Amino acid sequence: MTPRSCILIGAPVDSGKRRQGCVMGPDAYRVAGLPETLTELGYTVEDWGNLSPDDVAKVDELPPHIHAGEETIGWTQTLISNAETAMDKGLPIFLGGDHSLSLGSVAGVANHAAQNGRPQFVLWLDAHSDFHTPQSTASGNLHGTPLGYVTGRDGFFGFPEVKNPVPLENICLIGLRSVDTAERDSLQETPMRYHDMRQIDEHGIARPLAAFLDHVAQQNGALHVSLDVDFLDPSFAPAVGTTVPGGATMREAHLVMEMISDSGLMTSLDLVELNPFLDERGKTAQVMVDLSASALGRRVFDRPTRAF
Ligand code: 5AB
Ligand code: MN
Ligand code: MN
Ligand code: MN
Repeated sequence: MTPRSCILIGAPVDSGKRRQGCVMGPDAYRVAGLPETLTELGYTVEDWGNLSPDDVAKVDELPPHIHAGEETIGWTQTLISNAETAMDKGLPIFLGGDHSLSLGSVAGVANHAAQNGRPQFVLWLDAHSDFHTPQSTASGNLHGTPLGYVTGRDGFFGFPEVKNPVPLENICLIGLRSVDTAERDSLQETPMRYHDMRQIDEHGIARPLAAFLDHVAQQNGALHVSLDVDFLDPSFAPAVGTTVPGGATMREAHLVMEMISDSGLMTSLDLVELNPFLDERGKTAQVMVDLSASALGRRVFDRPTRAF
C-alpha cells in the first residue's frame, strides 16, 4: 500500500555527468509547489532538506575516464542510509539531482524491502536504459549506470557493496529510444522487461505497464518508480541535458502515473535529471510536480469515467 506520509529528500547530485545544473533541481520542485500539492492531496509531508555527499578518498581502480567518481560514491553512501531510514517513516521522494542519485536511492530501498521480507521491483521511466558499468560507459558519466549498479553488475570499485541486488526480472523499463550498443547487447541477454517507443507507438503504454503492475501485486512487492525527465517529450519538458525527441506525450505520462496510483503499489519515487537552468519559465518543474500528483492520487473524478 502506498503510505499516507511523504518524505522529501533533496539530493542535488550533479556529479553524474559533465553538464551542470541539476544541483538546482530540489529547490525548483519546492518552488513549483510540490510540498503544498502533496498536502492538498491529504499526505503528511516531511521535508528533510538537501543532503550532501560523504567525503570519499581517491579510488584508483576506477577507469580514468569516469567523471567525478568519488563524489558519486559519496552521494551513494549518504543516499543508501537516508533511503533506509525514510522507508520506515513513509514514502520517500528523492528530489534530484541527476540519475546517479538512483545508485543510492534504489540500493537503499532494496535493503529495506529485504529486511521486511518483500521483493523489490523497479519501474524505470527513461529514454535511456542506464545499465552501464564504469567499464562499459563510453562517456564516463555515471548517470548512465544506476541500473547496472543496483542489479549487482561488476566493476563499481569504491562503491558500497550492493547488499540486496534487484533481480533483473523485477525491473521494467519504459520509454527507451537511445540505447548504446554495449548496453543493448547486455540488455538483450537479461530477463528485464523493456519497452521502447516503437512498441508504445504500436500497442500503447497501458498494456505493458498493467502487466508489470499485476506481476508486482502478485508478488506483494515494493515498487520503486524512477522518473527521468527525458522520458517525456522535450517539446513540453525541455529542462534536461539529454533531450531525445519522440518521448512520452503529456497524456501517456499522466496515464502511467494514474495507473501507478490506482495500483496502490508505489513505495518510493525518484524525480531525476531536471536541469532548471535549461527550463522555460519553470514549465518542466511544473510538469514533474503534476506527474507526481497523478502518481499520488490526483484525479478529475473519484471513479474512472465510463466509456461512452
Ligand atoms: B540518463 C549515454 N548512454 O552512457 C551515456 O539521462 C547516456 O540518466 C546516458 O538516462 C543518459 O552517457 C543517462 C549516452
Ligand atoms: Mn524498516
Ligand atoms: Mn536516466
Ligand atoms: Mn535518460
